Amino acid sequence: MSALNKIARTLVSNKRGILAADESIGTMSSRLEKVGVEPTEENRRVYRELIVTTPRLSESTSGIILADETFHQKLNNGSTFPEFLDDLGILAGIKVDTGAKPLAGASDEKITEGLDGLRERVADYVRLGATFAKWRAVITIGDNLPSDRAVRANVHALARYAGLCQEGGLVPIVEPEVLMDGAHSLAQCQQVTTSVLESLFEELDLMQVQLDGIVLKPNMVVAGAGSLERPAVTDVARATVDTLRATVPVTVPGIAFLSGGQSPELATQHLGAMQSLDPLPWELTFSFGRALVGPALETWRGDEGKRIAAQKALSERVIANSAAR
Ligand code: 5MM
Repeated sequence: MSALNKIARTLVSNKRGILAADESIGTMSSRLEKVGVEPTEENRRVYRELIVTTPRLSESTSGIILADETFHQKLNNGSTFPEFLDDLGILAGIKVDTGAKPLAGASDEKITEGLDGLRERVADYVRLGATFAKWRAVITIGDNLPSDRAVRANVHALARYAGLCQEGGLVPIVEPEVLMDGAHSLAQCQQVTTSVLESLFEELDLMQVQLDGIVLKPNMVVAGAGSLERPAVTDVARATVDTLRATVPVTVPGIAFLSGGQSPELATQHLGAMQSLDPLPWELTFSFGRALVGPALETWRGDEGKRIAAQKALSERVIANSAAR
C-alpha cells in the first residue's frame, strides 16, 4: 500500500469522517458576525480552538481541514493546530485553493485559483504537519449553465492541484461542488453532476493522478434550494449512488460528501440512506462544514459560558454522522 493510499484510507474508514473547518477569512468573519462575534484574528482562533478541543472528537473524526491562518496559529497550551491534532490522532488537512473568482468573460461562473506557487506551498505545509489538502471548485446550474468552458477550466485546475499535492506527499481531497443555488430539479442536478464527474476523471487520468491516493468530495444529488421539488431521502440516496457508480472508478478509496447548505439533520439522513443500498465499491463518509459546526456556532455566539454546550452540539452532529455510516 502506498503512503498516499494509506492516508486516504485512514481518512474514510472506521466509520469516521472529515470536519471542514477551513472557512476563508472572509467566510469565517461573516459567520462570526452573524452570531454577534467581532471577526478578529483572535476570535477566529478562539472559535477554532473550541472546535478542535471538543471531547472525544477523534472517535468520529479522521481529519480536520484547516485554513492557512489557523495552520499558523497556536492553542492556549502553546501547540500549533496541526501538532494538537496529531496528538489526538486526527489528520491535519490544509485548504490550498485561494478561492473561486469570476471566470473571464462570464457573469455567473467561477474558476478556483491557487495553482501559482502551489508546489512550494505544499512543501511548507508538509513541514508544518499537513497530511492532506483540499481544493474546492464550484459549478453553477442555471439557464444554459454550466458552460463547457467553466467545467473544463475547473476540472483542469483540480487535476493539476491533485498532481502537485501527490508529488509533494499530500493526499488531495478533490471537491467539484455542483451548487444547490437555484430552482433546478433533482434530475438536472444528476445530469450536471454526472457530466462534471466524467470530465473530472478524464482530466485526473490525463494528469496521471494516482486514484487510490485521493478522496473525492462531491455534492449529493439534490434538488436546488429554490425548487418546489422535495425529493424523498431514499430518492436522493439512490440518485447520488447511481451517479457515483456511473462515474467514479472503484480504485478511489473513498467519497466524503460536502453538505452544501442542507440542514444538518437532512445531510445525515441522506448519508445514512446511502449506506443501506447495495454493496458499494468505495467508503462513503462525510466532510461537512456547516452541517457539523452550524449548531455549535449558533450555541456559542461568543459566550464562553456556552462553550461546553457548543462542543456538545458539535459532538452530537459528528456522532450522528458516524452512526449513519
Ligand atoms: C468550511 O467551508 C469551506 C471553505 O469555504 P470558503 O473558502 O468559501 O470560505 C468549504 O469549502 C467547505 O469545505 C465545503 O463547501 C463543504 O462545506 P459544507 O458547509 O458545504 O458542508
